[in-house]
Amino acid sequence: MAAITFPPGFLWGASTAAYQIEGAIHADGRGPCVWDTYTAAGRIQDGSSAAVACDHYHRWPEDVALLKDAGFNAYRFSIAWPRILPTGTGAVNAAGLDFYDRLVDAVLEAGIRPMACLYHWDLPQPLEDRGGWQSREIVGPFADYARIVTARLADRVKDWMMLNEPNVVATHGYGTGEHAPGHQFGEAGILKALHHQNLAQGAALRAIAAEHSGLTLGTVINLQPCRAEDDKPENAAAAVRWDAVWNRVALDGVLKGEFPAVLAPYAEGIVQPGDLEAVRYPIDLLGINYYSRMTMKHEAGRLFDVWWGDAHCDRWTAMAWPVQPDGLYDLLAHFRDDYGNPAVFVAENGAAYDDVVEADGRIHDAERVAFLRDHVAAVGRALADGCNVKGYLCWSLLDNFEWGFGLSKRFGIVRVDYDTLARTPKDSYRFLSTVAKSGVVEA
Ligand code: IFM
Repeated sequence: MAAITFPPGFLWGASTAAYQIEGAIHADGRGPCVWDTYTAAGRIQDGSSAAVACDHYHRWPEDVALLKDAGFNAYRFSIAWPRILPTGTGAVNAAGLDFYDRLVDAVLEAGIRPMACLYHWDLPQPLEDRGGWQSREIVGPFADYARIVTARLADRVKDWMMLNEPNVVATHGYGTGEHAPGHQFGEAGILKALHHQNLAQGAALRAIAAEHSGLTLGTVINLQPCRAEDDKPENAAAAVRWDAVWNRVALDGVLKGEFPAVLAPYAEGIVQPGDLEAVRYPIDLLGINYYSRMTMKHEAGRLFDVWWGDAHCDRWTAMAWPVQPDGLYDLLAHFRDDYGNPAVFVAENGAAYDDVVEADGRIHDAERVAFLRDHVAAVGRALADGCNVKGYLCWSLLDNFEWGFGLSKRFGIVRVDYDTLARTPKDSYRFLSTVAKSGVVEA
């Protein structure tokens, strides 16, 4: 084994999302969101809901203590729009702001850098009823929400991420219907949702920057290097098309003010004059969520005529996602070589496995440990090769509500018993804690 040493000040931590951990969906004036509606319609595979989830809304002191005991120096969490503005616009719910105020103080008290994400998928239902991400009207409300939250918290929270994974919101929420709000609007629906998130993000970034200085402003995108399953030209073209949908609308939108030309046939009337200037913004920090590469092939009749190809991989997670740590190295090198080496951090990386609780109550999640070790090592190699990576935050601190899969998929480095809500750190928690405390990974 070779040791890889990380620089002092490197960020180590975990990410979470409000809807996946907080529960308390009716508490203290919170309004309904699209995931409440989707769940009530019976769309969650295991029939579970996020009504309680990890009950983080009440148990957050315990969760902050877990972060502190791990030796983490960064924590990314999301703010629930429907807690702040129960109908998406208009009257502010003071209790919602108070909750995050207390959380932020505790995170700071623990010596941890709070990194807030404004939108991790819990769109207020009244805004969806007005068209949601299909409508350009959402841009103003999102910028207003950003203004309200930062007015309260930006004196203490210095890192602000606008969106989390706009590509997933667009494809799953408005293309395939696998996520809330559950629409199957085809290619144009996906591109509209992506472009309107880009516009809303641009407006929110400008709104925040107009009122605050000294903040680190950014966003988080789920980036997956796309390749074709073989050398066939139609499969190569499919991989290029999917790369444009999955990675480049969001990425090249904010970083370059570009919309991929290859998608023009699907995007008639969506991008209007002046839009790309409004979308582009010189962010300070880009959050990269990395889980695997994507291997694609041409298949007529699918969205964008693209479908999954053979990933040629022999390691898989319980999500049936291939384990490909080299893809993370390649992605970071791509930013160094093709995007001018901007400051980035790994905002999510992790894996679901079918954990076993031993008789003594311990969880020896060796596969997750190996997954994390291999990906942290890939980040270390990228750093050594000159990539501008500022941190590594795993997904996730806790087992949580994994969207359409409900409570059945466990990504946490801490197990949550959904009957008792007891938290039990897994071996992966101890592994990442050792890495965070020492700044060294044995790879
Ligand atoms: O749970 C999700 C998270 O909300 C966004 N990124 C991927 C994770 C695992 O699917």
